[in-house]
Amino acid sequence: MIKKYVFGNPIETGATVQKIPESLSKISVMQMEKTEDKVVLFYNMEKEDIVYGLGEQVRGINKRGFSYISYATDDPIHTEGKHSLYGIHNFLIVSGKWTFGIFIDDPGKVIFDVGETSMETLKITAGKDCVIYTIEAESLKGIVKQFRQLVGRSYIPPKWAFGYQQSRWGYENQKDIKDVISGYKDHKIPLEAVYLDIDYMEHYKDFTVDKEKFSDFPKFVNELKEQNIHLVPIIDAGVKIEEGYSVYEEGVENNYFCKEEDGKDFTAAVWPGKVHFPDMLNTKAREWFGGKYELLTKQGIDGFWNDMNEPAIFYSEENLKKVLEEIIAMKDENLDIHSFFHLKDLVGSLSNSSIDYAAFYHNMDGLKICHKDVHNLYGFYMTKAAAEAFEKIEPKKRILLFSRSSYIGMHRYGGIWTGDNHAWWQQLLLSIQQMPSLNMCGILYTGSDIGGFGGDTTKDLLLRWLEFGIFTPLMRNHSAAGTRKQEVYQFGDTKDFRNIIRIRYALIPYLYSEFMKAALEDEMYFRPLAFDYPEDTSAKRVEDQLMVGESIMIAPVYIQNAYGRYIYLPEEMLMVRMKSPEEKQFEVWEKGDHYIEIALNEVVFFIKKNHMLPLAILDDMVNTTADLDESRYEWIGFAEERAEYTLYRDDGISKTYTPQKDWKSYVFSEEDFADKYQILG
Ligand code: MIG
Repeated sequence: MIKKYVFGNPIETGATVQKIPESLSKISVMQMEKTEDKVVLFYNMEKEDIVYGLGEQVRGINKRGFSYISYATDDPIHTEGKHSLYGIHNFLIVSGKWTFGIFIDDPGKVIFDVGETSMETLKITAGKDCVIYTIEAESLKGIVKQFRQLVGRSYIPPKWAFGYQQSRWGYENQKDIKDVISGYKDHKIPLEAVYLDIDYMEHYKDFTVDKEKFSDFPKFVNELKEQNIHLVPIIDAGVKIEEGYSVYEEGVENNYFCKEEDGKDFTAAVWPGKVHFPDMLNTKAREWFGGKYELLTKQGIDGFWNDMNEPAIFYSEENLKKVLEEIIAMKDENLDIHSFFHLKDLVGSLSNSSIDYAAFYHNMDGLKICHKDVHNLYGFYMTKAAAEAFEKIEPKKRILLFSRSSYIGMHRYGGIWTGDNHAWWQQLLLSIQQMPSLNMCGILYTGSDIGGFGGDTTKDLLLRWLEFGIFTPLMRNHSAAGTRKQEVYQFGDTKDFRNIIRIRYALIPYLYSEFMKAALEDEMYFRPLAFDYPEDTSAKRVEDQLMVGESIMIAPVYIQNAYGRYIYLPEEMLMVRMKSPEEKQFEVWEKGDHYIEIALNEVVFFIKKNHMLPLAILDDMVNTTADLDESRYEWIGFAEERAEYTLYRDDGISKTYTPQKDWKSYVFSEEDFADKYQILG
């Protein structure tokens, strides 16, 4: 049951789609205190209670023991002390003696102290104008389902977006892209898309393509299309200030940019130098900005990633002036240690400063509102701008779209990637842990920068990361400029990489079906074990294994130099060990803890009892999802009596989701599995 409580005079954020009558009674699941400028909620947690959720945040699946601050931030160091990342997802579930979900619909700063200050106390501090939803249901899955119905169906990408994708900040021109493609072709490794980072633009101007770097862009895009390879350009939030640049000029002329208090267009500096920010919260500005994506779709582009939309600010004119004055005044001073550190901090404080976020305003269709109060909506509305434009430009076609910043509600328009992680082992674990939390909040099309964005990756880290990444809907290898080259053919022998990526392609019929089920039925694709085994107290403590779809459990290796790991099986399961789509071994393991060896070049996963899954049968030349033969499958399963599986298949591109037509059920009994766990054809 969902209850809705309204405090003060909140703005309509667009997070929810269901109309729920306002409850006039008191919030029943938590205690509340209202002050002049805040709504504060308290809950006394039992020792064993678990807190799930909060989407893209650091730390574990169980969020207890830390404070999380909802304030979208461009921070590339995702270590455990960080309180905010790029996306804001104010939904959590307390699971234990009493189980409930709570969603704080407040686009300004919200603080979740999940037992940091006092181990037993969950304290949520929201602004005075907010809407709070509480959800109670029979099960964790039930709570999530109700929440997801409240916030609406998740974005569904084209099927090709489930292929393997290569990105890097630093691919400069046509030749660089071609080199990447031949790098993969030469080693017969599938590749579905290559990304264009900011370097493809003319001086970082949105919607432009540098002609020096791409002499005939549409021709190039279409040449790649013929090989079923997609080019996916980045779009940044800030619009470069430059006379003669039409996007800038139209924006100024029509008052489409965010403004300072006195009506002047707000100026910040990001990659292009000085920019204005389109007022994504204004319907007309949003339609205008979204319409610009057509400049690229009409050249053949069918996928985008939206970046820097927290919005990230390097510095603002005003703030820089103040800081420089302060620094200049120090010039001939004898700086003591305090003033020296103050000097160091001054420069750092220029970026993503709350002073700047308080210095500009939106025109929300007539309502003037300070950015700081709606800060967390910016990336959401940028992505909505694009998605709504696509509805007009290509109403029948799915276009790939994902964003760095997000808020609940944006999941209806696009996916996210988890931003600038590092080539550190702990970030692989973080990525595993973020997935179910994001899924709870509706974000299904997601994944992390495989191999790590910052820092130099190593072959073993990249292999292990891919072994997890083959299960994430977005499977993209991405890295920062200046780091070690990270395409899989940069590490000598490519055999293991090729095998792992081919396993991804073999799994696509299953992964795509499970994604579609999760999207169409408002469920989670990645789940913590406790969601499937609520009675199992050991399952509740597992922080590094996930259920993926209805049939399997994964337990990725995320520790360097490990030969394997301890894995908890919540029931008897069939272990599948794969070195390649063709080389498989099966072994049944009983319920309980086991140390299982997993070599660097192996993928291991577990099939639940009486479950099965289809694998695509790959011929040697599968390069993209378009080459997958889906006329027959290899079924693998653990049928003690019988196993049933519902496969989802569609054309992968149109938006008519017709379950009656697209679902197909398969039932096999134990005898059908002639080879015990395997049926071919
Ligand atoms: O300030 O466009 O998260 O994926 O490669 C860095 C360059 C800007 C941040 C994104 C990253 C991208 C990078 N961008």
